[in-house]
Amino acid sequence: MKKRTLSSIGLATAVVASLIGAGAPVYASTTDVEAAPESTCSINYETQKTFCVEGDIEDLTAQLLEQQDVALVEADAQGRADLASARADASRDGDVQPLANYVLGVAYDDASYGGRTIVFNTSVSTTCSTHSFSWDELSFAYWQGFGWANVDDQISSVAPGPGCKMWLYVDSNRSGSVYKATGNAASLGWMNNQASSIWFTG
Ligand SMILES: [Ca+2]
Repeated sequence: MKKRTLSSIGLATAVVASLIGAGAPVYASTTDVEAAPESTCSINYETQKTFCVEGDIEDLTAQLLEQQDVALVEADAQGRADLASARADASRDGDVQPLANYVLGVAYDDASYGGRTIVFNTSVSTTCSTHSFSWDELSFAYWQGFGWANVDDQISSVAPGPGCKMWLYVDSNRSGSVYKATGNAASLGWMNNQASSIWFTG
């Protein structure tokens, strides 16, 4: 199986660039300052670009399509049908054809899939059936609640995407003790608030 691995140096460069450059993380505010700062972010493997919204994954999916022309799809039959539908709509309306980002898995700050949320995704349509994807430094992956915070040592539940497993490691660069989530995990036991790197694999 071909491994796709970003070096930590490359990741650091990409994140710094995305925070200060043209690819800065985009935050789509819904202006409801009274609401709890529930946020959902996406991070793309190939670009390391982060995009966040207030709200849940449904809100994220809608805003990504509307503002970024990116269709966030699950790599299953329904996801592909949704993508085809979005592209058909774009053709009909003369809009930009959406790019597809495929879900590798979702991580949550709270147990039972709650709190701040980050959706790891890739441009590879076959996701974990053909490739593996690693985030070797979760300190370079961000979500948003009370300001920006990195994901390192904060993940408390996970939901692998279709065809993927999520291996969580205590240390960066996929080292140290590993917790293998082969399906949804509403709590992580000893791995709670410990993960510092992630590997998505088939
Ligand atoms: Ca947590």
